[in-house]
Formats: sequence, structure tokens, C-alpha cells
Amino acid sequence: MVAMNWRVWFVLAVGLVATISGGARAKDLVVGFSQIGAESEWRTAESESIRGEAAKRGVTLKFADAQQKQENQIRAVRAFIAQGVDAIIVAPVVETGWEPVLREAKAAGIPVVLADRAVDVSDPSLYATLVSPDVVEEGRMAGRWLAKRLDGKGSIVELAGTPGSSPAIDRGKGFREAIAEYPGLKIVKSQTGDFTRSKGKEVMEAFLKSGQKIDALYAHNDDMAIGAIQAIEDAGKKPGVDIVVVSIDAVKGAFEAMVAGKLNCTVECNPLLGPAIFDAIETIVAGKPVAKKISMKERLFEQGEARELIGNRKY
Ligand code: GZL
Repeated sequence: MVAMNWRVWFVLAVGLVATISGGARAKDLVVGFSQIGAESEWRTAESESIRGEAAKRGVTLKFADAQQKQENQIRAVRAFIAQGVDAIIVAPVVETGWEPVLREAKAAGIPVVLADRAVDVSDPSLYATLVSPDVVEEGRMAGRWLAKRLDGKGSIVELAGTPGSSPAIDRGKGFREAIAEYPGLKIVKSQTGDFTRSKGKEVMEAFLKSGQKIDALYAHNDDMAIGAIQAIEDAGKKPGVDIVVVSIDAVKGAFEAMVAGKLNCTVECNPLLGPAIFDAIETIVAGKPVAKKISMKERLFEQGEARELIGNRKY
């Protein structure tokens, strides 16, 4: 009898502490997620990671696909505020234009977690944390690898990401930092492929038709590189041989292209952000402090190791 009472009292005490500490359990949370779209394999993997982690934790996730339009993202965030969600996740398609709606979220007392891309705001308190890889370093890693592969000299064309997006800005910056040490390396053409295969193919076709000598392609993501590889083959050249190809993300498609000898190197940018994002949200709603930037580990993969690694890739 006494043992039974002791257990009852213990459970009641735990429940009381949890209530007083305001520790909202994951299963009670309602979270709005404004996702950019489904422009790349990477983006799809990120969406699956966030949806899967929400389901695992019993979080009610309201998912809004913006079809790559910022106005759709802002509309979705306003709707989440009106619905009084507990937290909002935003993968901001571009860095600017976020202050007004983030101020509305702050005024409503709703924390905002940024996923994989940064915003440019005058007041950093407008978002709780950014869960993202170090995209400047990704650009540096690609630049350092290519400089070594080209022995410090050659003409490079660049397929850049979405104009005004933090990965496009930062991967461009990091790559240029790395190749600045090699006067023999030149970026002879640069144009956005908007992170998509179709646009990457289209822009690479134009680069090839221009008659410009091309020794290498640097693509800000694998999807644009895969589209460009198609264009290189259509032009009767061997991707990965006649034109060295380096890109970023390390998605399954990149490993398949490396196994086929058409892509030479990809820098990992982990899209499986779900666990880190929901850990941050649970910390925030429990009233505990969270780091302003939560980064993921990255590494670079080369063609020679792709065959042995492709089988255990998670995305
Ligand atoms: C990077 C992410 C980028 C990926 C692309 O953090 O924002 O967006 O590299 C995706 O594949 O479209």
C-alpha cells in the first residue's frame, strides 16, 4: 500500500514540476513550417526530415510550400501567427524583406527558427536561431579542391544559386576566397541556375555555345550540376573528363553521377535538419536559452570513394 502511494505521489510531483516549469511536451506543440518549395533533391530531403521528426515527436506540423515565392512565404507566416502556433520554422528563399513579418511574429510572442538559409535583419532578436550548415566554408572547400585538381590554373564557369539567397551569396564568397590565392584560376562566366536541374542545363548550354574555353564547372548545388552534365554530353564532351565538375549538397544524384564518372567532387550540405530544429524549438518553448547559430558537420566526397559510399547515403 505504502509503495503504491509513493509511486502515485512521485508521478503527481513530476507532473506538477513539468507544469510549473512550463515545459510544453512536444506532443502538445503546433508548429508552422514555411518551406521554399521542392526545387532540388536537397530541399525534398530537408522537408522529409522535418515532417518525419515532427511525426516522431507528436508535433502537429502545418506545412506550407511557397513554390519558391517569398510573397507566399510571408503570407504563410502571417497565417501561422493568426492561428497562434507555438513556433514557426522558415527556410527563407532570399535574405531580405523579412523584417515586417518577423516583427509581427515577435509581437505575437511566437519564436521563429530559420532553417538552412539566413535572413538579413537589423535586429537579430527577430529570430531565435538559425539551423544551417556553414555555407561559406562549403564554397571554400569546393574552391580549394578545384584549385588542387586544376593545379592552380584554368577557366571556370559558375552556376550560382537563387539570386539574393544566403547559399548563393556565401558559396560564391567562399569559393572566390579560396581561388584568390591562384592568379591562374579565373571565373570566366557566372549565371544563376536557380538551384534547379532544368535551369542548370539551360545556362550550361549557353556557356558551351559561347565558344568560351571551359576547364571546369563550379555549381552551387548538385541539381544544377546534374543538369549541366546533360548539356556537356549533348555538346559531345565528356563531363568529369573534358570539363571538371564540382558542386555542393552530396545528394544521391551526385553520388550516381560520380559513380558514372561524370561528377568529380561534391561538398556535403546536410539537409537532415529535423532533429536539430525540433530540439531547438523544444528548448525555446521551455524558456531555455538556445545558440543563435546551430551548424551541421560537413565533409567533401570525391569520385573515387562514391561507389563504396553510395549504398549507405541517407539522402
Ligand atoms: C543550402 C540550401 C540550398 C541547397 C539547394 O542550405 O538552402 O537550397 O544547396 C537548395 O539544393 O535548393
